[in-house]
Amino acid sequence: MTTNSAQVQVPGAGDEPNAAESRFGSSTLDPGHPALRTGQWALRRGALSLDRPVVMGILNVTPDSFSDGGRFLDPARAVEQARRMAREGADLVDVGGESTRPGAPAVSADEEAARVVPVVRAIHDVLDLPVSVDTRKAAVAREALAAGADVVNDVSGLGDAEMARVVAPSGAGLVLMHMRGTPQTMQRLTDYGDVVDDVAAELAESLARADAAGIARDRVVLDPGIGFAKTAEQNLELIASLERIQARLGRPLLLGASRKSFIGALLGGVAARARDAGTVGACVAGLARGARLFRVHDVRGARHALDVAWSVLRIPARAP
Ligand code: HH2
Repeated sequence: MTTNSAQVQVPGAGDEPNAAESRFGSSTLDPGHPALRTGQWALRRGALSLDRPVVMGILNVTPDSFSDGGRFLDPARAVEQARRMAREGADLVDVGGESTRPGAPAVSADEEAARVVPVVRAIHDVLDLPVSVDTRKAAVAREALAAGADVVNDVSGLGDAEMARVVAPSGAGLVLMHMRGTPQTMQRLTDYGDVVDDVAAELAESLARADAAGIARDRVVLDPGIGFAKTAEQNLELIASLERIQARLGRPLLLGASRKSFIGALLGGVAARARDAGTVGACVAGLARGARLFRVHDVRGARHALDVAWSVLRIPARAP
């Protein structure tokens, strides 16, 4: 299967405008424009086209995630939410069973797997939509892959030595995110020389671990880890400098800014659930600076904004 989102058929779709109609084909415009570096992301059952912004819908099956905790613990409700995100234009959904917000308590592998595996299996069985598992634990990834996960989203960038050995033979896509420490310690680990250079260098170490395990580069996307061992100012600097990271590491970048606290801080302390418009602003800014994949709670808003922004940004600017 080629997981070209324009071809994804979603059972139950109907009350939304056909998402495929709003999706764009590859550009014929100036291939030198930095926003136009395209390609594919190789997943287990095919490849996801990166010739337009890719939207990853967030589905947290946790009691305590910072913005959607407790809403989708019931697997049937989780699948319903995945179906809704597919209708709204998600290219894949990311199922997480452990909150990684600053200070969140650790969850055992058994507990995390019990939350995510039934949901991954149900989405895989019912929806024609790639499914990602958001986990730092090799044991959880192993079970989720057996249940049909197409992607492993590892916020620790292969911090668990066993993770690369689990992912390598599966053929799954891999998100390597930058963080330092753990959710309990990370906000004390924000000392960088140059945050952009240091994050790029630490992501390069994760990429080298993937290389060493035999995970082909075209299976990997990278993520600077907004909010993970970063101050609000460092988050902004990273979003502004995505092109530098992308140029250095040569892999597509995923941006996970959705509803995060730096957005609240910029907007006078608005609550997490009221940060979707701010999230859209971060996504569009990230798109302009080179991000190609976007992990968001509000799929419809991001889809619309990114598609419109992309239709402008892919036209090269002319000298005044
Ligand atoms: N952020 C969170 C979790 N997983 N994965 C990637 N690749 N990038 C991110 O920025 C990222 C991530 C944290 O956000 P969320 O899932 O909304 O909350 P919580 O950790 O409380 O479940």
